[in-house]
Amino acid sequence: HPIQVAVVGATGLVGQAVLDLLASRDFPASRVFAVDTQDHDGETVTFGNLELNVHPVDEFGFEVTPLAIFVGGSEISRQYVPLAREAGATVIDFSSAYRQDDEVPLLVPALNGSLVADLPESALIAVPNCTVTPLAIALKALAEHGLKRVTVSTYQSVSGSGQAALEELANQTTALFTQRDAECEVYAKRIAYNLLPKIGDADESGATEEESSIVNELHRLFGSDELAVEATCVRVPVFFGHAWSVTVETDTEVEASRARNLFASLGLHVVDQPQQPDGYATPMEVAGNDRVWVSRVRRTGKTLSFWLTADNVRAAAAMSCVTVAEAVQNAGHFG
Ligand code: 11C
Repeated sequence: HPIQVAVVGATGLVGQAVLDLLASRDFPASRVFAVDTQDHDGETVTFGNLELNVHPVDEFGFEVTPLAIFVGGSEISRQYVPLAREAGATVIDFSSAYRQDDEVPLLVPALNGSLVADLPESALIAVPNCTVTPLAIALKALAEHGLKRVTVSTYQSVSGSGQAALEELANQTTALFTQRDAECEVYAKRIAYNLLPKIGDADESGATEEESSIVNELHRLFGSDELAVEATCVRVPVFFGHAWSVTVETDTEVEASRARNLFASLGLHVVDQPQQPDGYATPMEVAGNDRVWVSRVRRTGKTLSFWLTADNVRAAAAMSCVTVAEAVQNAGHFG
């Protein structure tokens, strides 16, 4: 039956995409509340044909919303997820706050969706980083061939850093054309016409937060003993759409044609005509789309290489949250 839903972080890029998907996919919500930090007080966001007032999170009563979707980042999640659960809400959290907590399931419906069958009341579910979910679905498609090792390089658009980064790329680009100085605020170096091989802070080993996120979350999803993971994450001067260059080593050989079928069977959109000059997908085509696209599938012995691309905000982040919400609702969690 329809329930009331809170979207926390509603004014952000992911928040707006979550609202858009809840409306366009007819999620059975009797009412949706847009919630965000105090500094968004007085703002409105769009939900279908409606304009929603943004409620300040510190005053919001989560007892009215059996479901709360948190997409406002780890700080707001650490502070308010416990309060929302105490008030009785089941929480879907898209932040790094709980992804490595053994008590909290890390959920990708296409992979471990059966976990929604026995959730406790006021459950907490973590959703992987947007660099992980598309990759995890592609790996799941190949899992019957025995996953041994995955080596991935990412090409991540600036929308992954939020609204201010979109403006920084646009401003730096025009500044370069008009021979003005380009200011760097979001990123440590100029992103326009450049590539930045560091996303987040580095640990003692030199791995960045984004790289560790891929390693740790894939280990939680597939088992750290089974799957070796190597990741390099790069920020690129693209507005929307992440891409992944992936090489997977499997126990048994996977023909490229078989891999394409396996990918398609898990819902990936296969665009792969190697003999056509434009027979592959790019971030440009996937921006605004809800699916993960796969191209350039090819095999060398027991390794398979391919290219993934997806709208990081819509397909990789917001869809991941909304498909979890749908799975929880369909499992009868809300009665
Ligand atoms: C990016 N994947 O594209 C990052 C943003 O832990 O959810 C997501 C950070 C996170 O920059």
